[in-house]
Amino acid sequence: MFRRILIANRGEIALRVIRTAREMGIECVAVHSDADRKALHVRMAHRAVSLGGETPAQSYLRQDAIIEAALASGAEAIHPGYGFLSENAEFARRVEEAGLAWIGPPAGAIHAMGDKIESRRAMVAAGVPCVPGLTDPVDDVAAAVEAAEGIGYPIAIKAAAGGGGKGIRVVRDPADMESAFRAASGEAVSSFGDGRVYLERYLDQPRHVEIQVMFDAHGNGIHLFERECSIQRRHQKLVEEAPSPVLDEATRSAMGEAALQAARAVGYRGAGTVEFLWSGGEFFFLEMNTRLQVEHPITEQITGVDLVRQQLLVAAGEPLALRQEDLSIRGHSIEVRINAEDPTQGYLPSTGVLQNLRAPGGPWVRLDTGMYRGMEVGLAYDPMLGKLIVWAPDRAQAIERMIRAIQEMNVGGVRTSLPAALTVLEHERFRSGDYDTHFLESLTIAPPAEWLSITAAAAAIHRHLLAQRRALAPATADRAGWRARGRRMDATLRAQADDRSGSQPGGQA
Ligand code: MV4
Repeated sequence: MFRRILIANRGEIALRVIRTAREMGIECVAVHSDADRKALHVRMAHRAVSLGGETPAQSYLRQDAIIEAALASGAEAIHPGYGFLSENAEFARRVEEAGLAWIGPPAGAIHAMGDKIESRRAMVAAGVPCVPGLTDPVDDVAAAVEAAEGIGYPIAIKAAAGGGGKGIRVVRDPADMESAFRAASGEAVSSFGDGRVYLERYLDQPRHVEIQVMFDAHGNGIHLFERECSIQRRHQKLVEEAPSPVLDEATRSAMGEAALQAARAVGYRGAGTVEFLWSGGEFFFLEMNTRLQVEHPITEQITGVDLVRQQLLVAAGEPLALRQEDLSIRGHSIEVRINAEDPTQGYLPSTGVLQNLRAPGGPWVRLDTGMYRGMEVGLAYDPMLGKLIVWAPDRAQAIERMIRAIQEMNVGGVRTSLPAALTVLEHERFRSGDYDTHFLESLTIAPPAEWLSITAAAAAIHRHLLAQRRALAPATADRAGWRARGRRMDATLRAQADDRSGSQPGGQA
């Protein structure tokens, strides 16, 4: 096993990797920008190397500087986390050329899955179910109209170099093909510098279900079941759960097998995720993410497998000790992402200095975050500040536990996506499990009381006066009064509302 690794990332994922590495007796080298001098990943690592700069381009994307930092610090391997350089095939190759181990898939597998036409072709050849459509680019409008007749409407026009939500146009009528084709190929050129587009049948109300896989360097692979990721907005996931409420055992194992085939077809190694669209009981390959994903913890919670530990083991050449028949799903897990954004204002990014942090606790509650008091949240990096993850024996209890954990949590100084997650969790559609990829966009999020500025201040004073009066008055009448306002208006929540509006000192996380 490695004695020392470098983590080419920041925030909660850098901490996530450090935690497992420490448990395995592996030393960690952090890298950081000037903006992240005081970040928790820097403080928790054994050593830290400054990359300088504020923006990603000046810091976490500097391939040469990162490889140099690894060599100079005596690290034997690089873990890329997610985002930044994690799916950069050229970087993966350069890391290995420098004599370092890459804690990720082979450059060839990253490359093959990065090109959507190439990956579709490989999946069709490997017998992985794909949405009906083409395995070659379409060159012009006439060819697109002709091909569409064979595929059937509605049609999705996708960029070969796209993925992760960029460059998809829907055509419901042949008359609209011309403008959609021009728009899609134009956008493909401007976004990716590659104008190739292809066609698929468009599935109207799909669910996004993905399978976690893990392969060693000896050709052994396992899948760790599915995650349901349909609660998203503009391709940013907000709530994820495992297992999916819609998969039966037969579909689950067929999807797991398809994911293993997909990974094998590109010579995979390490942790990866195969994304499927699910519609009406059928599933279709969408793309493969050749990295550890943000939402990996829910898989860890239902399987008991530490995915980062497995990544480190297979990157060091160890054969997988886990066998498929040893794995099973236990209970239910939900994750919500904590983003610095205002869901009541169209999810506008929110900036500020973090204060009044309060972490939820209790059984089976996990908080993965790089947040600390005084942290400046700006616009230079991804707005995701952390993730709240719960586990429970079944889905209904997991939902109740997550609602409780969100209500217990406090993040002051910025607005966060937590009220949106709470709205989802309390919604009948979510509770029934009957939702698709359009569900979140259909919701409007009401601001919590403490976000209504002047009103909030007045309300805080009002509550303070009420509390004072209550302390002097006989208890019985008053208690009945609170009970009449519903089961959630209990003492804990009133204390929390006070805390959020800043009228109490508030605990620090
Ligand atoms: C689709 C689709 C429906 N039919 N393809 C969006 C991300 C991009 N990589 C692929 N995407 C989609 N492809 C066909 N043939 C619907 C989507 C899609 C979507 C997929 C997963 C999660 C959220 C989504 C939101 C909008 C559209």
